[in-house]
Parts: sequence; structure tokens; C-alpha cells
Amino acid sequence: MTSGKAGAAVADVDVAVVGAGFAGLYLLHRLRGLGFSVKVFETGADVGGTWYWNRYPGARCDIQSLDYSYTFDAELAVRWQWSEKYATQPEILRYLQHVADTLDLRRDIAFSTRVEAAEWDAAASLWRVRTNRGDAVSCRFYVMASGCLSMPKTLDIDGIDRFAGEVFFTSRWPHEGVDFTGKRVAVIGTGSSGIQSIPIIAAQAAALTVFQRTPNFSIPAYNGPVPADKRSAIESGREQYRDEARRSGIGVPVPVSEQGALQVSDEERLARYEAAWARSGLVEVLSTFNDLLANPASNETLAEFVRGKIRAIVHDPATAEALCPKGYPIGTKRLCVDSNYYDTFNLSHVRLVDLRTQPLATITETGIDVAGESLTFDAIVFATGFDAMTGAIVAVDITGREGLTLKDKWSHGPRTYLGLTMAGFPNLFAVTGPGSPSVLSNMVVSIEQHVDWIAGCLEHMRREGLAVIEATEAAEAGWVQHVNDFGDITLFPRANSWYMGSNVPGKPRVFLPYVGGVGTYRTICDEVVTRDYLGFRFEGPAGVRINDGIIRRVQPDVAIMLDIVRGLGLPAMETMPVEQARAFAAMLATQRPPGPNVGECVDGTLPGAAGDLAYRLYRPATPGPHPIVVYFHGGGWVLGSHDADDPFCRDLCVRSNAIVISADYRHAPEARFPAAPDDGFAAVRWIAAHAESFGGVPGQIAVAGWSAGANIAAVVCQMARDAGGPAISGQLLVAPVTDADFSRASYVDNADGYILTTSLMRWFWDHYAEEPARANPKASPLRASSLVGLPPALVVTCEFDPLRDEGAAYANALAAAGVEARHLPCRGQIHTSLMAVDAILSGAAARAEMGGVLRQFFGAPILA
Ligand code: N01
Repeated sequence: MTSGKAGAAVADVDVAVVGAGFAGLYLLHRLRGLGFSVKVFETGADVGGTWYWNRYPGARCDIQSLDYSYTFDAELAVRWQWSEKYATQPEILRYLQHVADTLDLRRDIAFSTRVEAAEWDAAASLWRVRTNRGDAVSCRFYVMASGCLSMPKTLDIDGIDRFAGEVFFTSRWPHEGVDFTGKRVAVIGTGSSGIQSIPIIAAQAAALTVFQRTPNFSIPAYNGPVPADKRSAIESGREQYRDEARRSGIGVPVPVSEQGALQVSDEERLARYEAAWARSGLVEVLSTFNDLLANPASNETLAEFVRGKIRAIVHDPATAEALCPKGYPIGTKRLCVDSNYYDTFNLSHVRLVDLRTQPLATITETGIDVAGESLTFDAIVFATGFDAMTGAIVAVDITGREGLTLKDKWSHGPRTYLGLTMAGFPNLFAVTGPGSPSVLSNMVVSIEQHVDWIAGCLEHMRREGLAVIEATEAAEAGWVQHVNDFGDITLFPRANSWYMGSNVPGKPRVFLPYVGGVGTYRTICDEVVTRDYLGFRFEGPAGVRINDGIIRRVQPDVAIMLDIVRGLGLPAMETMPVEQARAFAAMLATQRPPGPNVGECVDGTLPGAAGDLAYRLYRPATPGPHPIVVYFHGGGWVLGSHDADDPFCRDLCVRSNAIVISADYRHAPEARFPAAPDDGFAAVRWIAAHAESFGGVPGQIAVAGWSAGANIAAVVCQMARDAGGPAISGQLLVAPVTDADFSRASYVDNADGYILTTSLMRWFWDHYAEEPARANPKASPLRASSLVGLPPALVVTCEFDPLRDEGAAYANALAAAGVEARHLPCRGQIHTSLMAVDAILSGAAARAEMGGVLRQFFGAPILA
């Protein structure tokens, strides 16, 4: 018995845990070691979780056993020797039984006991848990360690109750095993469970028919003894190996290529895929290039490679084609790892029924009816999957504060903070819950990290005398946003998979796991702690303590870029002499992806206000003539050239179907204000007057620019209006400088840390213009006496940019002056990130919108 908060009710145990699989066992051991009393409830009659239930023939892990092992106990790691590269279910179960015995865990586990309900008692600050055996247990903390793939999907096939033969579910396989010798067997489902069991069932059965609705990609396991190189890699530096796993993307230390699949020649790409196929391993194969799960064209190269393998293995071309997955990217449904799966379809007694061409009508007394055929079977095996990630959690009737049930809270998709906790549900934790890397990782690594985090949190609360912890609504909403943002820059949402909840009829289509990687995720969880449990509300005898906030607000790919930049320890540009800063900026520009191909790219010169100016012209691949966008590069009037913004200009050209002419201008401090806008205006006048010679449409000229270039574009529009021409069709101002005023909130909020800093902006202004000149509308276009009569505008601003508020102010002022002006605020972006074409994918939607608006400026329809 243990006490709750001072003066509060006394709980039966400190912690109640649901599930005695990998997660529950380690949780029990870890918390017991810290002196907490723990009770584990397990539906199964023994430990094992997933590995207790999934006893179907061929069940194995698909992460190598040496990696798919606990790491918390060095002695255990040395003592236990795996017999195979991918251990079988019985061996993994024996391992977990061994762990339970060695650590004496069974005495605190109630087997064959299902938790049916758990209710938060706010007055007593404890959970009241009820089981199917009528136990009522109170606890201070309640932990769902119930697994991600433990709740079988409710069967959505007609007629199941009518079948008179034998029925089996891979997820609930009989303990005594099944003998299919001489039988006609049907297997429905071709996910990992189907793909693992089909070859073994085929070896026994008289006839096997596989019913496939969606083909899956599968790679060979090449199972065998534990690979010697892997064993020695671990044994020669166990801690270092495990640490690398914890900091890796998937929880297995595998080198990830630094190249995209399209950055190498066709021959090189094929050679790498062949090597990966020969080596196998799902993590390894998907790490062959760094953009396989982000770039559809890259992904398709691997998908087609695997299809080629299927066609080479399966003799009957029609069967091979039916087995070839199409219509979703490889890796976005769990990649399967098989032993002789495709070869099985070369056996004369094995048949594939493609449910896409012969839909399943019903199950009958004697078998299965599909379109045009009635098939007879002695046994049907359902390998139809799980209500993944949320199913097992909401299977318990969980009621939090003020009667809120978790089922209701998650009715539109799960909402968690870090995949660990939920607002409205105090003192409730989930191990590898939705919103954490979980199923996209080596589960054991993720489980250990979650258990350690929970243990650390409980210790912290004990130390501080805190009784209740709960995620705040804002922290949770921020995390849900971050998880979705990460999912959205990958290809995962393009598949109907259980990752998306789309395998279960009626389940909200939401990307369930966190795709940022276990290393990134661990850093975030640790940061929550070091920032004094950011995003949590605590209650204790001293009252309520709230540390509200959002742990990640910048877009995920922007965060990764910022981490890389920070890691490089680059000097601040404003500390350099101008020439050095220019060379430095030019060097950085060479590190970016090149941007898309355009029809033609030519360099030339045109007359400026005081001498020739270089320009670069980008012509679309479509037949001309085209409208023209005159573009001004960024760089604080001091740095940059048409090289600097080259990828962005290419992107604009492709998306707008317009010629983009990136016109240079004289730079400060050699040529200070107003040289830049004077050159800009001269360039626009020249190009307008010679539009046809550029292949342009006369009278269809827009201006665009980024940062200081957007300042020039905005000023040029004012100069053209005041000079009576040329007519400008529209202005695209991306993160523009519009006002020399450092007092706006965005300068304060984003002073540092987002590449363009306040001090760098001061440095730019100091080089560009004397204080009094800065008030001139040719330097600060927001200060123009009137904005009436300016061309339509799209003003794009970035949330974490010192220039954000002056951009927004310009958009508002334009609109107030009757200009057709739109403001596009980009959540989570920084000053430079929209320029990073093909590197910051979260900026792609904004770039598409810019291209669409340019088309609108010229009166053309926006393409999809
Ligand atoms: O389940 P699944 P699983 N009519 O959902 C089909 C892990 N695991 O148990 O894709 C006809 O992947 C369904 O078709 P479709 C691993 O993470 C690991 O195989 O929905 N067919 C699909 O083909 C894995 O990803 C290992 O069109 C129906 C299949 O059933 C996860 O568990 C081993 C249907 C279900 O595939 C789940 O794998 C096993 C219907 N009404 C599992 N309903 C390891 O190796 C469903 N299907 C560690």
C-alpha cells in the first residue's frame, strides 16, 4: 500500500500496468527497482504479449534478433544467445519467459486477467481499475503497455459464421499447433502474417489458395545463423553499438545514404539495389537512398526494382503481375521480410486469387465465393491484421477527468503528447502509443526509451512531492500538429495502410506513428524533461504548477536543417568582412539540391541604371511565348547573385509556366541605396520593352523577389506606378523587407536561432543605407504615402522570421489601399526555408501556391 498526495486516498499499488509483453516486463522490472509497487495485468496465460498470441507457422521477427533484444541488462545480453538471424516466435517467447524468470517478474503479474475499465478518481487522485475477474484495484499511475498490434481487426467479411470447416486466425493461433496435411486451405490476407505463414502452410496442405486484396512488397530474409559480422560488431563495443541504435532513425544502427536515388546514375542505382537485395534487411533496403520515403520518383525506382525481382521469381506471368504491388509507394505499407514467399506461387497446388479482379462475395458453409467462382475448403486462415496502435488502448473503458472517455477523445483520431500522455487523463501513460516512433522502429529500443522516460518522470514526481501529472491541451495540440507535419512530408499518407488506420472500416484516416526517427524523438523527450517538463501540469501539496508550451513549432524538416546548421558551428555572417561573407554565402548555396529542370536556362546582360547587369533566364519546357516574371534575389542588398536563388527560380518557372528572369543589381556597400531599386526598375523597364526578344508576351510582366529582393520588387512596383509604367501584372513578395523598423514583435521573438537574425539584419541595413535614407519609401516601401494603384500582390511571410511582421503589415496596408493583395503566412517556416527547393519539403505547398498565383496574375487558370 502506498500513499497518494498528502492527505489524499491511499492506493493499492503505485502503478498498474496492462500487458506483460516486452513493454510490461521491462516496466515492471524498472519501476520495481526504483521502489514503486507495481501490478501487471495480462490477458494471456503467460508473458510474451505479441509473441504469446501470434503462434502461426513461420512467425518471426523482421528486425534481426541481435537488435530485437533488451539492452537494459548487460548480463542478460551476454547470457542469451539467439540461434537465428530472425528468431522464431517460440524462441522469442522463450527469451521473454527467461527474462521473466531471471528477474522474478511473475509474482507481480496477474495472468488470464483482462482490464475492462479504468476510471480517474479526481477527488482521491488515483485510478480505479476493474478486471474481468471482478478485481478492483486502485493505483496512482496507470500504464497501457498493451502493444501496438495486439487487437485483432474485427472481421469485415460476410458469412464467417456459416463456414463448417476449421477457422484459424494468425493472431490467435492454437497453442497445440495445426496440421494441414492433406487439407484444402484458404489464406485470406497478404500482410506480414500471411506472407510468413503461406510458404509453410503450402508445404503441408494438399491445396492452398491465397486470397490477396492488396499485394505487398516483400524482400528475402535469407534467414540462417546469427551473422558473425553483426555479432562481432556488437561484442566489440556493445555500449557504443546500442547507443548508435538509440540515436538512429529506426533503432538499428544502419548507415543511411547521403544521396537521393535520382542523384546517381541508373547503373549505380541498380548496383546499390542489387547489393541491398543480396544483403536484405528492411531497414537496410529502405536506407539505400535518403529520399526513398519522401520523393515519389525515387521511391518508384525501388518499387520497380522489387517488381522486377517478383517477375523473375514467379514463373506464371499473370500471377507475377498480380503479385506486383502498384498504386502505393514501397515502404508505406510495412515492408515484409519473407522466406520463399514468391517461390511458393510456382508450386502447382498453390493458387492466387486476386480479389481486385474477383471480389470476395461471401464465405459459405463449404468455402468462399468470389466473383464467378465458388471455392471449397477444409480450413480458412485469416491473416487479416489488427486495429493497430489505438485498438488495444481503447478496448479498455478508460475514463479521465470529468467523465471524458478516451474513446470519445480519440473519435477523430488519437491525440497524445509525445505518444506517452493525454490531456484530460492525469497519471495515465501509454508505452509506444500513437504519436511515437513505435511501429516505425525497432520496438524494443522504443519500448526501453518510453519505459525509462516514464520511470524518470515518476522519480521526479516522487522527489518533488508531486501527485498528478497531465499534458496540457496546447502541448498536446502542438505535438499532434508536429506528428502530422512530419507525416505530411513523407509518402506514408499515400497508402491505405494500418499506419493510417485505413485497414479498419470507419476508423479515422490519420497517420498514427511518429516518423521523425527514434534519435530525434529521444532528443525531444529528453528536452521536455530538461525544460522542466515542458507541456505538463503538475499537482502537489504546494498546489498546481503549469509549464505550458509547445516542444516543436518549426516544421520538422526545418528543425532538422537548423540542427545540422547548429552542428556545423558556422560563424555569424555579420562578424565577417563583406567579401568573406559573400564567398561564404556562395559556398553555402552550392550545397543545396539543384531544383527542377527547366526548358532552357541562359545567362546574359541587360542595361541597368549605371552599367550592365547580369541576368539568368529560365524558360519553361512548354511552347512559348510565355509571360515574364522579373525576379530579384535575396541577400540583404549585400550578398547573392542569380546563382544564389537558382533552385527557387527554376521551381517558380516550372510552377508558373512563365519565363523567370533573375536580374542582378548593384550591391552595397560598394553601391548603397538607392542603387539596388534603381537597377531593379531599369531591368523591369528594359525587359518590358524587349519582352518579345526574350520570348515573352508583351504586357505580361510580373515582379517577384525574396527578402531584400522582395523589397526591390515592391519598390519597383511603386516606381513603375509613379513613372506611369511599365504596367506590372502582379508582385510576388516572399519574406519581404518593407520597413526599417526593428521594434516589431517578430524581431524580438525571432532575434536569434533561425538563420536570419536581428543582428544580421542590422548589419545588412548598415551596409545598405544611412539612417535618414531608410525612411525613404524606396528603402521602406511600407512608408509610401499611398499604396493605391499598385499591382495585385501575394505577400508570403514565415512564422519564425524577424521580417514576418513587416511583411504582414505590407500585405494589410496594400489591402487597405484597395490593392488586390493576399497574405500567405507560412506556419513553422523560417526566413530561408521556402528557398530550399527539394530540401524543405514542408515548403512545397507554399511554393505551389506562389506558382498558382503567378499564373493568376497573367490570367491563366491555376493548374492542379
Ligand atoms: O496484418 P496486415 P498482418 N478482405 O494488416 C487483408 C506486424 N507483424 O497481421 O491490404 C480481404 O498487414 C489485407 O488486405 P489490404 C507487422 O508490423 C510483424 O499481416 O487491407 N483481405 C492485408 O493483406 C505487420 O505489418 C511480423 O487490402 C483483407 C491483410 O489482410 C503488422 O504486424 C509478422 C480483408 C492484413 O495485413 C500487421 O501484419 C506479422 C478483407 N476484408 C506481423 N481485411 C514480423 O515479422 C484485411 N485483409 C515481426
